[in-house]
Amino acid sequence: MITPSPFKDQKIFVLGLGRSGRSVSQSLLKAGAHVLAWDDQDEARKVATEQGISLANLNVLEWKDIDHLVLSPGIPHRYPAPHPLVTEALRVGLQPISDLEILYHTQPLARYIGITGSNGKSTTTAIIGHILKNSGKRVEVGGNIGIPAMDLNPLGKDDTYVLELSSYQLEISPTLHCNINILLNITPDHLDRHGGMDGYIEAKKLIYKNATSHDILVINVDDEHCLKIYEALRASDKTRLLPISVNTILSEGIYVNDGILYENASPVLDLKQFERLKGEHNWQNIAASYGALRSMGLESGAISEGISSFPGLAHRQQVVAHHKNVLFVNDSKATNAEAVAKVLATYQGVPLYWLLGGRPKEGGISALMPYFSSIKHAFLFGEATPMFASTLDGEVSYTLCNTVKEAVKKASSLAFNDQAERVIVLLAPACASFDQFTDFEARGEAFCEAVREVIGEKGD
Ligand code: UMA
Ligand code: ADP
Repeated sequence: MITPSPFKDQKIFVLGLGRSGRSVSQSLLKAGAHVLAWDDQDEARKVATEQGISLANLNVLEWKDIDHLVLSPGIPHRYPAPHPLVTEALRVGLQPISDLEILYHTQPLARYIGITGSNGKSTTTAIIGHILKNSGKRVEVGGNIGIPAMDLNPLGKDDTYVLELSSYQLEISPTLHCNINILLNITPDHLDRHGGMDGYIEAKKLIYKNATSHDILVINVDDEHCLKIYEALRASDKTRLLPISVNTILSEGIYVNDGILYENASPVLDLKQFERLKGEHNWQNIAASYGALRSMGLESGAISEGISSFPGLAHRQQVVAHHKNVLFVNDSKATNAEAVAKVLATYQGVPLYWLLGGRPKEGGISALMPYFSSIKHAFLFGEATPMFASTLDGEVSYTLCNTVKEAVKKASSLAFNDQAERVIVLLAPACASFDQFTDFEARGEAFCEAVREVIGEKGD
């Protein structure tokens, strides 16, 4: 755990007592700060007090006496409307900050690699962390990937923090300055929190706001919004640029052609060998990781070795079981249409029994129509059911289910009776999970559990 000593004796209001809020409260207490905490949920407040975190008395709170407001990333400070306590803090000029801001302030010597984008962040973060560890480097991996910043260990010069940064976190990390920045892609997501697409793009651009000409931005030029950013930055000397592409031959930078990764036009890696990183989207994640690691001087052989032993991440195209003719794949993290498009493209040509639903995002699944021909049957659950049913009507047959468990049972029974040599039962929800689950991990676990039951029931 980090002990944020610079915050000793300061009065800090921590709003939100989920994973990040509890972690930052504990570490601030350890550093000798005065912590006043709050969460709108009774249960979260109860858990926090049991862990020795003192709650604020909102009736007597004087915002002018507070030195910092540490905000959990899931709590709005601008759109759709600021949390009422944030409004009060802003009134006295207190800008909300994240736990990552505290990490950066406390651990200034280490190298920082920051990864953002709409999709592929966790995979890229995990790949980079794995390769560095595998090469014997001291490295800590955290942030939006699920490990709160203050749970990481202190690092010195030459050591590396690899941080997954969400748009929410970027907006409340004003001084965070990464030496290596990665911008993977920008497609619509979380638009309600950013006042629309323009606001979302601006939030993603914050990844390089403190970058200088000593730093580097690895940027995917296949993406229309990233390409615009790349071209604008090329006309300035703000920061060094390293373009990556999986569909254009680049004279400089990293590109992938026919599954071969090229560095400055020389072939260096055959990506088709990496079974756990299938699909062009994963090649994009590898290209970004490769570029970032080469920019810090790692040898190409060490990178290749690390990718070979990368175990993959749970809930991202995770193969849960292969039973008879059926492959069960958990992609619970495919929470938006773009992520689902990538996974459907990866399995194109194989009959798919597709489980989807939850709390829908703007635009729904209409953008996925080009992939509908591979879908044998869809199984809908959660709040998105009416919206998704109307898109599927007349295009794909579907069954309405109440739960993920019911969807797995019904999908399996059709899939096991399919005459095809291999079919896939795929959870790729295209939705947030919060209508029925605490998070995407809980939804993925529910899928895995249901698969285990179904396979058990089959008796072999
Ligand atoms: N809360 C309030 N009032 C509100 C809203 C929430 O009090 O109006 C409270 C809730 O009752 C809850 C707490 O805030 O107790 C939750 O805070 P949070 O939503 O910020 O969640 P944490 O548990 O702190 O997890 C956060 C990130 N969550 C979000 O950004 C929504 C986690 O990313 C991250 O892994 C974790 O910090 C550690 O850094 C998750 C995520 O869904 C994976 N991220 C989004 C994504 O990837 O799409 C951005
Ligand atoms: P994030 O952390 O940005 O949500 P993940 O690495 O967890 O991204 O991947 C989530 C899902 O998004 C994956 O399971 C896959 O379906 C899809 N995905 C992964 N990488 C990419 C990418 N580079 N571009 C588009 N979709 C991707």
